[in-house]
Amino acid sequence: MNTVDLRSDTVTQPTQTMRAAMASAPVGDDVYGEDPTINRLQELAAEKMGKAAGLFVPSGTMGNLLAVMAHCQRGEEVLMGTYGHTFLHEAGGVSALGGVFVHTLLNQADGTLSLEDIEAGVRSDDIHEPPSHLLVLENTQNRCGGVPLTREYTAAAAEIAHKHGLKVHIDGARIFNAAVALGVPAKELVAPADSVTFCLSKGLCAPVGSVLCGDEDFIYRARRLRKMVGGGMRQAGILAAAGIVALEQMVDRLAEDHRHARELAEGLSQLPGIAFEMGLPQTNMVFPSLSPQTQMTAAQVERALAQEDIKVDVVSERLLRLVTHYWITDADVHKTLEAFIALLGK
Ligand code: TLP
Repeated sequence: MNTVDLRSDTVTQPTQTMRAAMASAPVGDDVYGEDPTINRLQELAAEKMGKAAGLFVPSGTMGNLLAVMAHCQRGEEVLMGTYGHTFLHEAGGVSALGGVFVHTLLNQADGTLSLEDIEAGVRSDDIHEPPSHLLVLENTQNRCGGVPLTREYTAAAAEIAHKHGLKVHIDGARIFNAAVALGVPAKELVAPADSVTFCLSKGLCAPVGSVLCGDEDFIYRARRLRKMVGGGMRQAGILAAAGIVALEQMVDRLAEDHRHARELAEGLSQLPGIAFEMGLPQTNMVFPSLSPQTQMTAAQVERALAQEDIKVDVVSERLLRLVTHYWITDADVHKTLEAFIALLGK
């Protein structure tokens, strides 16, 4: 039976074109800077992000960690959202490994951090307080519904940060989903930021990898930090080759994943037991919540769907997440809606 895996876009497998590119990629020792395929990917990524340089890293988590460590010294502070991936899901690495203090600001329903909170969150020059040095934004904001942040918002947030001498990093794991949804080039969305991490291994289907982009000095520091945490990868051009295909061929088609997400959400919103408290999806994430009169919890729904070979993600007791991607077809969307109807009634 065909499994419909909606847990995440991280489950995507490489395409045939990627596998062919990987098999024939020229490689070299990247710790010496001699892997031609990695060098090409880094240049392409930097160009797409409108930054001077790029650094290939094994994961989005490492990209964000290196960014925080390259921007901040130990004892300095980073401002980020309570729903930020770096706060929720990166094992506290920025504090454990970077010695950087995390100051959380509440994410608004639209995924933003309020400009007032950013302004008020920056510490004063007082020896009792850790110096604020960095603001991290996430685009798309995963846990707030996969919502895209506009260039106007990012520019306004960055203006406040820069006015106070803070740097700005964007966790752009899904920046191309934001770009496609908003119809704005990714480089414009990240232009106000000093650095950005984006992922090749999610909706873009590459098997492994992210790229951290910023100015030459920043990337030089990040390269040393990558070595420190064991991320210098030698002949990893074999992975970067898939990343090049991801950037060249897999971006525009993200619109199809967004269409599938909307179809799923529109179908689910017709069911009596389901509400969309975060609104309908703008990108590839669908967050249905089960209303209190529904007898089933999210975990029970997940288990029942698994019997039909449909995999979804449990976020909390009454909240599920379904993520669309390249390997989800029209038929999979239909099958998933039918399975929900069978479970919860129409
Ligand atoms: N997100 C994963 C899980 O870790 C939750 C997912 O399934 O959504 N930033 C953002 C916004 C992310 O969503 C993720 C992965 C990362 C960073 C980390 O990327 P990786 O998994 O490559 O370390």
